[in-house]
Amino acid sequence: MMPLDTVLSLFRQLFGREPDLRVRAPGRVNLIGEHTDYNAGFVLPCAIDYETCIAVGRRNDDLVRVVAADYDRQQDSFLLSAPIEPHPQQGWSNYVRGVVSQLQQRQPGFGGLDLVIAGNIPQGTGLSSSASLEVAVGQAFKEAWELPLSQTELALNGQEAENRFVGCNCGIMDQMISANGRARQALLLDCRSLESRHIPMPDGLAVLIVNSRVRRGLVDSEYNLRRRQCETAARHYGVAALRDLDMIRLEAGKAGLDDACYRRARHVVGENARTLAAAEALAGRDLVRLGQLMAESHTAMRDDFEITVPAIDGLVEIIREHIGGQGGVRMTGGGFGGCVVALLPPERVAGVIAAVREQYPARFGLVADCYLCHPSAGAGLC
Ligand code: GAF
Repeated sequence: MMPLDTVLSLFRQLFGREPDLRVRAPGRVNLIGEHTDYNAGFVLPCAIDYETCIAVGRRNDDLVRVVAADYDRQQDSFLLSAPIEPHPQQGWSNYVRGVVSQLQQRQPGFGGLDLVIAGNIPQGTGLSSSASLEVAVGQAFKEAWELPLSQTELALNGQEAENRFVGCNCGIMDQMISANGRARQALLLDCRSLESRHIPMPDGLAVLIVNSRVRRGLVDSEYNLRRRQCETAARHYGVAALRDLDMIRLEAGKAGLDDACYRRARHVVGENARTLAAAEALAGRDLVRLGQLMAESHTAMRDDFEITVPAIDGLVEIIREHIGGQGGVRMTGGGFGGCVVALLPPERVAGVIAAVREQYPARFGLVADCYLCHPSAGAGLC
């Protein structure tokens, strides 16, 4: 069943009425620009047609009741009139509690809601199921209580919830694309100014996501470590963020900087330039150049940022061999497992999937999942 059907039928069953409204927020795939967002740099994601949906009922008191269809219908409830604390056991509840708690600081004075939530974004695979939940919950309150918040404010609110309530020091990319995506377009986002440009995806370019099914371990601790290493490098060079460095300054001033921090910085400086170049290549339909940039991005993630794993590198090799000259492939998302993204001519998709099915289990003992995606609209009513 699709998430919207799930939440509608469960809402009726549990509350004996129709919801007042329904909202959705998509996951995302990042085409290029990895670990650049928290360095005030550039990213190029698109929203995908996998999403979180919420059936929403207004209440005339200050209770928030939440049901997670995907977690055996677990429930949570809390009062808006009392301090909102983290839930002691239910991890998923903290995304909801965090978003509501941050919203109260941003735009106090809204009432309670009944929320039934379901989604079909594979969790823990780097496709931003968490950000989509944060944005969907924000959207539910915005629409139900007509809060005067922009989509960008909803994104920032979700990021604050994750940083302060959940404890992951993530950047702004995932929430921004979930809130602001457009159908058939990618988003070039400047993560410092939050200015953005939508870039149409060329007709005849398929977006294939392949889930390595490598279980991601230590994601939060390694992620937060990379972030600290980038901050150390920025301090070494005396810049506000690695966004402010170019390759010439990076090389000229590297003496005295720890080698790992230097290589993290080299990835970020290169990745910012690659992301801007990839946006131009996409806009100009130069799929050969786009493929080269994606290949360079993957190499830098593997050798300098050290966030890939052997199975992911192998998957990228298998796919690259079958894409032909037009388009490219790289790991996408935070790393240490998760997914790769391939941009390729539609007529190559079947061959790539067949190669993945045949070669990947033989080499790595794992079976990958393939999702053919469509760049989709950002969060809103549905
Ligand atoms: C995760 C984070 F949530 C993003 O902010 C971003 O840093 C990404 O990893 C890496 O590019 O998705």
